[in-house]
Amino acid sequence: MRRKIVAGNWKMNGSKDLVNSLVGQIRSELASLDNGVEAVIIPPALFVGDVVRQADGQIAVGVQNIACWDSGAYTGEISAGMAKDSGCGYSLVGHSERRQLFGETDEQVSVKVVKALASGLDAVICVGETLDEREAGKAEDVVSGQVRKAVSEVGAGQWQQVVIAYEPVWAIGTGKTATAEDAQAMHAAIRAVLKSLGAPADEISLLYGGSVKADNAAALFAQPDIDGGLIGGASLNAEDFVSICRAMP
Ligand code: G2H
Repeated sequence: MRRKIVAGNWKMNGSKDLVNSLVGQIRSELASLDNGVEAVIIPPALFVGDVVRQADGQIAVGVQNIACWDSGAYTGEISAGMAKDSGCGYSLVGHSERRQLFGETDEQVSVKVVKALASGLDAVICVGETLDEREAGKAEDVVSGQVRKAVSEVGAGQWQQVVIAYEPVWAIGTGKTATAEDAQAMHAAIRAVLKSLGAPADEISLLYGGSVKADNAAALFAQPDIDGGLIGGASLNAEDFVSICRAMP
């Protein structure tokens, strides 16, 4: 009923050589996988065309960020339409590194979601609390607020293009992972928020991200409200990424 998705966010890593060695290997190893998982590779934007060619329609491709605008004098930006035109099916929106390092606001995230959906991309909306927020007991409030704002302009017929990735900021690239139970609790809370907004919450895929590895993926994916993962570091190694895809029940 819900799509099972494992998406590899390469962040600002990789090269043409890596594309050539990694994507073909992942594609051939996933060819025999029959657990229904949709693999997505999200490389730096300059490599999208190369990844699309290597993926040969077997692996979906995404971008890590899109602009708030469709076109114009915005040096250095790329639009959702350009990503779609280049063969992407997905865009991350509001990754915590965009929020923290580049000052991306909830309002901008909301606009980018609108742009992604209007261009025919699926938006993987990233939400998550900081360690301070978790320790202050505010994790659920923070995440609920991010979700509400991010989807505030989603139209009734667009929910099938929405994916939400819960990534606790304290678990990103740190080697610390939320316990499967903690992650499940937040995913259930996110689904409840979506339901309260009138969205078809039971049909929306919710991914967990933050130091997902081959050895913790199965426990996370076994949770009833965790429909996949957003993978950073471990997506840069074909064996690890494929093992995570195989960990999906
Ligand atoms: C979270 C994740 C991928 P990592 O940013 O988006 O990265 O798996 O390296 O924690």
